[in-house]
Amino acid sequence: MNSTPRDTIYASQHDKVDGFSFDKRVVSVFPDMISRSVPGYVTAIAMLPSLADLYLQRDTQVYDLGCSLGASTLAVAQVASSRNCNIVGIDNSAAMLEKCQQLVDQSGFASAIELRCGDLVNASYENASMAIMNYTLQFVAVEQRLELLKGLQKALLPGGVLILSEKITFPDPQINQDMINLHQAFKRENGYSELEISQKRAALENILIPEQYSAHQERLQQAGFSRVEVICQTLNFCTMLAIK
Ligand code: GEK
Repeated sequence: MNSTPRDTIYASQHDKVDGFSFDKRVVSVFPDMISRSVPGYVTAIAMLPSLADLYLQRDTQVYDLGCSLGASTLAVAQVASSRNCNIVGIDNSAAMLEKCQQLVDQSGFASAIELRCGDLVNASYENASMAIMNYTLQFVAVEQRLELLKGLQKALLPGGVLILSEKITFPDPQINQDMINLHQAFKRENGYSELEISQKRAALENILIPEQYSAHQERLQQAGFSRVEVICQTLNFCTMLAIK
């Protein structure tokens, strides 16, 4: 699936499962972890060059919020640099950004990419035609989500877009449970054991807070986005396109 070290963080029994954090251990296995854990992740990243081609406006900025190791940043880097755009990647994990900077330096696009370590909730945004927030809003406190989206909407130029990928829940309890089961089956098929699946679930409890699509749609509209649509969904993971 990919050539990075295999994620075995939860493979052995932990006496106590600590809350999940994006530390050095996670960084070292992150590409393997996210692609084996998030259905649709590979597709969500693969769509980005075409989305950038469609929406990125010359001489503007692209924000990659919760950039981790820069998968989204690097996916749009070629289109961005051909349109004289800067990419600003923001993440509050210093360990992630340190490794991300190494990958950016090897990419050939370093001059177009700036990495900032900090909380994306307190960051300031301007002159953007594209903001990408792939699987990161789910880690922001629910009560801070609207203000963050309002700030991004304000920073976008007319016609600018937000690409938002999230884990979601479903209003129907049976469908919701089925999706949880299917997500676990996806992880099992990708080699995770029952122990790994249950310890990871415990680690993410109260840290990753998913919401229903309808909550995202309403909030995006409340933040001022004029059009909101799902452009990709695999089980309980969904990518939304919001146009200013
Ligand atoms: C990808 N987008 O590969 N401020 C800044 N960064 C944050 C915050 C915050 N408040 N909260 C979490 N993060 C990436 C994957 S991972 C998703 C994104 C996952 C950062 C956190 O440090 C981590 O790097 C990232 O958001 C979420 O397309 O691991 O499920």
